[in-house]
Amino acid sequence: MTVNVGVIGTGNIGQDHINRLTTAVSGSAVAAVTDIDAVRAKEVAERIGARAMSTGQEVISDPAVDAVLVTSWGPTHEEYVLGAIAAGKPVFCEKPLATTAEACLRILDAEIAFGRRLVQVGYMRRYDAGYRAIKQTLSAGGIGPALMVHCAHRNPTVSVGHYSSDMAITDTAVHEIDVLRWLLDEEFAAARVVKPKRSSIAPTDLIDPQIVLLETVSGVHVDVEIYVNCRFGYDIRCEVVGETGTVSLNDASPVSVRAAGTAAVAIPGDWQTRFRAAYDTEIQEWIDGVALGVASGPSAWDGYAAAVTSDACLAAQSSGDRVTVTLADKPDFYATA
Ligand code: NAD
Ligand code: ISE
Repeated sequence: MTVNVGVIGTGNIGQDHINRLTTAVSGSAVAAVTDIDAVRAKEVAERIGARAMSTGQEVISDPAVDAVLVTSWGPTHEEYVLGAIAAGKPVFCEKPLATTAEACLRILDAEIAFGRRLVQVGYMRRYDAGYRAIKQTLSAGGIGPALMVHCAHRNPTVSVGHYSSDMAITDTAVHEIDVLRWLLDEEFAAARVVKPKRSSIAPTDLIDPQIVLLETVSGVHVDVEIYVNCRFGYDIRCEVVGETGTVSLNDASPVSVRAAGTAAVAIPGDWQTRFRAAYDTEIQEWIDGVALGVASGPSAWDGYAAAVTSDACLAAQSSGDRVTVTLADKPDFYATA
C-alpha cells in the first residue's frame, strides 16, 4: 500500500521531509502540497509531480490525501492538526504541537473525542540511534537508576532577527525536554534558567548561552547548555549519570582520524546532517504505522507536556526563580503513549 501524504508548509523542513517521503522512505508518495507562499508551493509541486493547493484545509479534505504532514509555522499548527482530526486522518505535526498549552489541550480533547490516536509530533531524537542506545542501557539497568543528566545543544549560528532568547527554550531546548522525558520515563517537576557570561559574538539582543536546569518528579537533575552561536559546528551532547555508571552519546562522526599527534572527529555542520538518519527512521515508522492503522511515536500528550515544561522554563528565564511544572492529569487515553 502507498500512503499518499498532503504536506502543509513547503519551507525548510517541509522540503526536507518531502524529499525523504519521495526518495528515502518506502511506501509513501506526496499527493498534494500547500504554502502561503504559493509560488514556492507550485515550484515544489512541479518538482515532485504533486498538486499545489491553495489552503491547508483543501489539502486535508482532499480524498486523495491519506495522511497529513504539518510543517508550517508553529502558530498555524493547531488549526491544521484539529482539521486533520476532524477529517479522521493521521497527522504528523512538526514541533511544537501548538504554541500554547491551552491549544495543546484542545488537540487532546479533539483526539480523545475522535476515539483513536491520529497525532504524532516531530520530536525526532527518539529515533536517533545514540539516544535509543542510551534508553536501552537505562532500561537494562546497566548503570543503575539515573541521578543526573548533563546535556549541551550547540548550534553554529542562528538567523539574526528571527531567533530570540525565548526561542532558545521553545525551539531549541524543547528537543532535550522531549527526549529526556522519554529517556527517563517521567515528567519534569520544576525548572530554572541560568544566564552565564554573554558571548560577545552573539547578536546583542540575544541571551546566549543559557543553562536550563530541570528536575524530574523523582528528583533527577538535568542541566542543558544552550549555546546557539558556537561557530564550530552542531554539537549535541548527553551524558546520563546513574548510581553505578554513566552512558553518553558518542561523537556523531563515523570515524576518527589519528595523525600528526592528534585524534580528530568531524562535527556535523547543522541539525539536518546530525539527525538525518533519525528523521528518515521517524518518517518511515510514521508511514508504516499509518499503513497498518497503528499510531506510535511522540503523542499529543507528549506535545502538551513539552509545551507546559517550556512555559515553566520561559517563566524561570524571565523571573530568575525556580518555577514548578504543573501538568493536567494524564488522560487514560494516553496511558501507553
Ligand atoms: P520555514 O519558515 O522554513 O517554513 C515554514 C513554511 O510554512 C514557510 O514556507 C511558510 O510560508 C509556510 N507557512 C506559514 N504559515 C502557513 C500557513 N498558514 N499555511 C501554509 N503554509 C504556511 O520554517 P521551518 O524551519 O521549515 O520550520 C517549520 C516548522 O518545523 C516549525 O514549527 C519548526 O519548529 C519545525 N522544525 C522542526 C525541526 C526539528 O528538528 N524537528 C527543525 C526545523 C524546524
Ligand atoms: C530548530 O528549529 C530545530 O528544531 C533543531 O533541531 C534545533 O537544533 C535548532 O536549535 C532549532 O532552531
